[in-house]
Amino acid sequence: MNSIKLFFIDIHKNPIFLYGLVLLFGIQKTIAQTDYKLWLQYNKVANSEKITEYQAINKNIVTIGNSETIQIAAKELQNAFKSLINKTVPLSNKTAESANIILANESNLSPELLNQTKTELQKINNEGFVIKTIQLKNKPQILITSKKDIGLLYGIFHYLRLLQTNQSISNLNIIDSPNTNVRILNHWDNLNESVERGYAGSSIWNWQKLPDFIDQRYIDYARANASIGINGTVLNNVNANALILTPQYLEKVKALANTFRPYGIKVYLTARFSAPIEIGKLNTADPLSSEVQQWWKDKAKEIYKYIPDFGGFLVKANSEGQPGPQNYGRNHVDGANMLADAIAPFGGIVMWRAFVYSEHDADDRAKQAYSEFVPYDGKFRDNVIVQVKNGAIDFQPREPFHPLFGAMPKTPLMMEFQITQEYLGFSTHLVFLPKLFQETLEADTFSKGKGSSIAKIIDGSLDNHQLTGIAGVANIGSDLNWCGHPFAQANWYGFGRLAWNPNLDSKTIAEEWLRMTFSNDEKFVLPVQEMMIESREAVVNYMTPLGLHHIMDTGHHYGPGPWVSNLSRPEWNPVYYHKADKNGIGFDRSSTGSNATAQYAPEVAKEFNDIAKCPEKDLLWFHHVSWDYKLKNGATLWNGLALKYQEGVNQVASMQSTWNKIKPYVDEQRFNEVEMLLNIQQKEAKWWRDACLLYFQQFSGKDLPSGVEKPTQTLEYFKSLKFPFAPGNN
Ligand code: GCV
Repeated sequence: MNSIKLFFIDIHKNPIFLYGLVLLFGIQKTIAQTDYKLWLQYNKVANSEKITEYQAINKNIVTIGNSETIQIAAKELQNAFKSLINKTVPLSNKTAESANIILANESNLSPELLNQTKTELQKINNEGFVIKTIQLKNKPQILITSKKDIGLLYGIFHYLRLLQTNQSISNLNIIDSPNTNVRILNHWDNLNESVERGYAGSSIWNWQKLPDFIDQRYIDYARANASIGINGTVLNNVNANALILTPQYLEKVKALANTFRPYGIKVYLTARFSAPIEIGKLNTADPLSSEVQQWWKDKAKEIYKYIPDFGGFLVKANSEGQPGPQNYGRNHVDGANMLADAIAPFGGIVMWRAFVYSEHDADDRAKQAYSEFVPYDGKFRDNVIVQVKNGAIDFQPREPFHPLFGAMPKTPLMMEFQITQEYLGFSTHLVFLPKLFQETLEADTFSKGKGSSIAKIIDGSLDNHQLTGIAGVANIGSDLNWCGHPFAQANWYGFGRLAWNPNLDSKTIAEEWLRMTFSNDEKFVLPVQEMMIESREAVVNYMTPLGLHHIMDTGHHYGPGPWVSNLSRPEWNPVYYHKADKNGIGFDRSSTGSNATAQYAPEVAKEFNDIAKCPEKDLLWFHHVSWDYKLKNGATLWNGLALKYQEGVNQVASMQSTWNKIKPYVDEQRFNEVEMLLNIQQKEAKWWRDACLLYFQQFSGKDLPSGVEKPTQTLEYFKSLKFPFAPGNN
């Protein structure tokens, strides 16, 4: 109390001190804004030749057409030029004598301009764009064109990325379109503004102030998403509250939809299956009841009055206690089709989640979604897409791909990735997730022979589907830097880039992001890019090496808890997943065990099923393996496991040393933030290693091999740690 008093007395009595404080807070604000600006930093281009090149070409911005979207695109260019090339570039609607950068969709192109881009325009879809250097009045011009104005916005962000990453902009001929149609964030945000599995503060949706108060964050959110091609957002948690569908909330949703619309972002909501009872006063939510069907039809009509371009519903049904059609003896098809029929007249879609498992089913949890959904293949309406998590359990540091991919060729399937790091150290650990996403997207399902990658299933090309999509559970919150960790921003960025093009390489994504967010200096970019790429394997190694999974402490999933065995549902207990005993460790999912391997195409099943052929990264996912089993490098399983844990810790140490070396290239605030976070990550990596090895050692009965540091605490100590207030667990 005294110190507070003193503080106020000093301020009032000492104007110099006051001035100092204002200055300090001013500086802090500017620094904080650096974090807030994400990858749209628009730092001044350091290379003078590049500045000259960029200044010469960007003399005048010409827009033909006057939609809000085109105005946003032009303003973005103007603002970016001001900081990137230190130039105020005038904006007009007529081509000038000087070099121009022209923004116009195809319907606004003059015959001359159309003639120069006709061929390219034929190659893009409704969200695509063309960026082409053309000649007009004998001067090189850059024409950014598209079918619809949203393509222009995507086009200018692509164009700016070239400048931000210091690439050449002469002789451009870029033709680009998204490979999927629904590129969407799933917010697990609750109406009380908490975020399930959120580690970056509270929800950015301020339901209390909406609809009248439009926070600048909403606009910046839309702008950031548009810059990476995200075109949809589910505003609320899949563990849904029906109130979101009431007029009081629909007014608020409408205000957000209006804000996002010019950025090409559609709003979607989760639909609580029991809403007809909870807010509709019906006494059933049975999807085959005509009363219920009519209720949803009326509700859809009402929603579309508020939001004419409403995207549709995301549904978690009969999963983890959520209500669904099975409550009435119906099935997923009945439920999904009922909602699909209600929303179809307005052009909406239903994203029906396949994340199901039941405590009443004694079968391996990893098999249950496949068993339940495969029989429904081809039975859903055309406007239903089934949303499948990347792996069969739940967003682990590593999972083999979900067997549903490739097993439902007659049904559009969309990918669900988790961007928020529920099982990967929250927002404290630096883990570059596009590496994980890429691993899944590249996986070959062999469903139509070799080359049947998940990317091809997701983009619809393998099974010829028109409705395609990719969802990411958002890591966005009210923290100043949006995501809780400066590098977690790269996961949002990378998700968007992969949703646009599931064939992108995560290394390229890391490089783009680093150049845009921090610096183009090679001495910075190369080592930090390597660190990001390595970070995914590091977390696998120090948490769940060799195919281990779901051994996090339960409930909040923070830290290790391989010993937990007392929860009511067997499949919520880590012991269910690792099955360590004196003979060995791992879940036998081969033909001698749960036979989950048989859910894959024969080529894949053969590999996973055979312990000698199974990739070691997935070994303990599919096999219960003896402690003395010889790994490919000759080490016994016990020694190999212990060394992997140690390797994870060493990898974090090397991330720390990389970060220390790049200090000269990063602003002080972000350098310090990452340094502190890496220190925590290092501590927690050791915690994981020590706790897991001490616990598993009880079963292996073997000493730690040389090269593995001795634990500094006892197993009892690790077991005694409790985190009742760990974030995200609400
Ligand atoms: C939204 C996991 C998470 C839950 C989440 C669920 C889901 O079980 O721990 O918080 O619920 O997945 O994806 O529905």
